[in-house]
Amino acid sequence: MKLRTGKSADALKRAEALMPGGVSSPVRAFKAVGGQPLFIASGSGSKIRDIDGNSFLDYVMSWGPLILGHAHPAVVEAVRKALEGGASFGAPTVREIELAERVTAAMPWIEQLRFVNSGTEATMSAIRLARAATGRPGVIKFEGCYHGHVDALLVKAGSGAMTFGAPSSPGVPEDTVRHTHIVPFNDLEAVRRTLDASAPEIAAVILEPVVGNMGCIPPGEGFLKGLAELCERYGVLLVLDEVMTGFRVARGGAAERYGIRPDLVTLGKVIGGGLPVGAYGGRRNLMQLVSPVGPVYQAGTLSGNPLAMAAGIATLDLLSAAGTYERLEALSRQLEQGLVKAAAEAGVAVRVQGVGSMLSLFFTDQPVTDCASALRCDTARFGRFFGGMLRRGVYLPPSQFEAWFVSLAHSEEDIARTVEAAREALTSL
Ligand code: KE4
Repeated sequence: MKLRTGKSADALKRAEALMPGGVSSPVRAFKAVGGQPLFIASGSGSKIRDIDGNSFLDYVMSWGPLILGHAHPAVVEAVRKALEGGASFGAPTVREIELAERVTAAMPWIEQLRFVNSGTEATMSAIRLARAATGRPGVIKFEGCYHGHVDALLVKAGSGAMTFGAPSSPGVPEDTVRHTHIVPFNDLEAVRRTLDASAPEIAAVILEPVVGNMGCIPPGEGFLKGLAELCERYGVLLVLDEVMTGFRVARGGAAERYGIRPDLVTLGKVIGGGLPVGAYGGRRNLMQLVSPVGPVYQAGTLSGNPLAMAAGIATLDLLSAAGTYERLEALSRQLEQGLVKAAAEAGVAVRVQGVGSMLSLFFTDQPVTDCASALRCDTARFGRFFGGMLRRGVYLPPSQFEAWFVSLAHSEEDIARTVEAAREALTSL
């Protein structure tokens, strides 16, 4: 199918004159897959439409927030109602209480939380809090994990940073990352060695408990439990970055799915239902250090704003319906199994890895367990596959190092159509 892209091409020219790459976030620019980004006009359910009128089955879903699908009527109505009462007051509102109640009910290890406006703000604040609580500067992060563009964590980071080969961005002073220790994902021994050598200066370990930003990499058997035990033994805080996995891989996120009790958790995406939101929270004695109760300063003009809270409340309420996560699992396994079958029929070596309703198709014949194995994937082949899927009406994340997201709006027919498109695209790679 030949896409009409004239209007997107014109829009890109105007956008590039005003914004770097014509985008508001790098990974949207299609640099990793070639071609030019499409300018999206609207979304509904599992589909999006671009400004040239092309329609696509969407698996980006705004990079995770839209677990209900695009423009869910209940979310639209909740935001409309909130907006009619005023978009923001810079003062406490009941909606913040109502969303916080829903989050802490699903994740009781979050005894208190603070809303912010992005996942980046959430991880930045959680790290500051961990450092303040322990009086230590060091942080252990995993190569290829992405926690937003926080200076101290923009070291060997995943997602767009990995896509563009700038995992450690310029502009971050050496001094800022001096205390950031990098270890391979799924490598408990490397964590133990680092703690052995440096525990007295380590405040926390932060990780994506299920990685989405190298493509989807599940934790190895016993990895998370082993990591929690190491943190306990060496007296460092465990920070689970559940910005992507929270309310995605289970209602209580990866902590529920794998039975982990973190000291701090960061959230975003789903809890805002598509509006800008993030949150960090955890043990009460830690959160009581946060201003205005404690000395750890963190603030935000639009934090907890009524629109994002309304969207989050509507989303979490709809996610609490019986059978929700079973349905997401069933649709996602149908997609995974279909992709594996399609690749086998096309004679193309791929690995399909998924947890809950996030998954990735890797162009490799080996398991993808860490950054090194992810980087061995054939990214050029992924780029050709991406183009083939786009021409067949399926919009995938435009990078090998991203996760696909299935929503409750995706149907069995959508999945079957996606598998058929993949069969054709893989055959004609
Ligand atoms: P934001 O600042 O983009 O809201 O969240 C940062 C973040 C933190 N932690 C995890 C685990 C994340 O996945 C993210 C952001 N995810 C990317 C997708 N890989 C956002 C897409 C983008 O950067 O445009």
